Amino acid sequence: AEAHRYAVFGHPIAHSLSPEIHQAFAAQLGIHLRYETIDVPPGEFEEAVRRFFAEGGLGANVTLPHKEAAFAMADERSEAAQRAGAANTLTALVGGKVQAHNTDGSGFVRDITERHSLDLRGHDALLLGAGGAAKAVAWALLDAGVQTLTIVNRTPERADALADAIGEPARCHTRYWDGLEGECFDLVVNATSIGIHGGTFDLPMSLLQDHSTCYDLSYGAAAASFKGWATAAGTRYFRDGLGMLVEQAADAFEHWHGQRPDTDPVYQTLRQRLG
Ligand code: SKM
Repeated sequence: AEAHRYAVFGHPIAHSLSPEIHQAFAAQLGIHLRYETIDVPPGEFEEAVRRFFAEGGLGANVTLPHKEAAFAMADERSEAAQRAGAANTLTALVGGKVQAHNTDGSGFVRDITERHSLDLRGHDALLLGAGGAAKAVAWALLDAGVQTLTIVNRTPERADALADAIGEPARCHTRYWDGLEGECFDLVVNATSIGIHGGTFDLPMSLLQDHSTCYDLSYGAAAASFKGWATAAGTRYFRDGLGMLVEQAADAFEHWHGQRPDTDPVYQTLRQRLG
C-alpha cells in the first residue's frame, strides 16, 4: 500500500530533523508513513499546503517563517494555536478543510519537566523574546504553574502586546530589555533570534542564581550565543531546544496517529550526533 504522507513546510527547510524524528517514531510503533521536507517561499505557502493535502497529504508540520500563515489559513484552530497565534501542526480534515494546532508550548514544558525533571511551580521565569515561539512558551509556562513570568523584548511593544493578550497582570508582566538590573530568576528562556543572527546577549550576569536554569529554544550553532552568556553568568543548568524539538514532534505525532511514541531513544540518537 502507498504510505501515508506527511511533511514539514519551511523556508529554508533542508536542515530539518522532523523527517528523521517522525520516521523513527513510526518505526517504533509499526506505522508506515512517508515524511518529507517541502521548501516554499512565504508567498506560496498556502497554495503549497492545499496542493499537498489535495494530493493525499494527511498532516504537516510548519516552521519558520510560515507559522502565522499556517494559523491564518486554517478552518479550525485548537486553543494552543489560538493562544500562540501560530500553528506548527496542520491536519487535513474532510472536505478540504484544515485544522491548526500548536505543540511548541506543550513540547517545551514536557522537555523541561520530564526530561530535565524541573518542577516549574513557584518559579520566577524570564522570557527573552515575544515572537511566535515566545508566545507558545509564555502560555505553557503559566499553565505549568510558574509564580511569575517576566517578558522582555528588544521591541518592548511586542512584549506588552503578549502580556496584554495573556491578561494576568498579577503573574505576567514586562520589563525593558535594559531594565533588568537587580532582578533574578529561576529560569531564563531565550526565544529571540539573536543567536541565529549572530548577536550577543547584553544582560546582567546577576540575573542568575546558583540553581538557575537557562534554556535556549534553538539548538546547535544557533544556541551558542545564549549558551555563552549563560555560562559566563555561571549557570550549571544550560539546556538547548533539541529536547523540545523531539517533544513537539511527539505531540504532533500523537495528534495525528493517536499513539504516543517513546521520545528518549530518538532524543539520545540526535544528541549523540549533534553534541
Ligand atoms: O515547531 C517545530 C516544527 O514543528 C518543526 C521544526 C523543524 O522541523 O525544524 C521546528 C519547529 O519550528
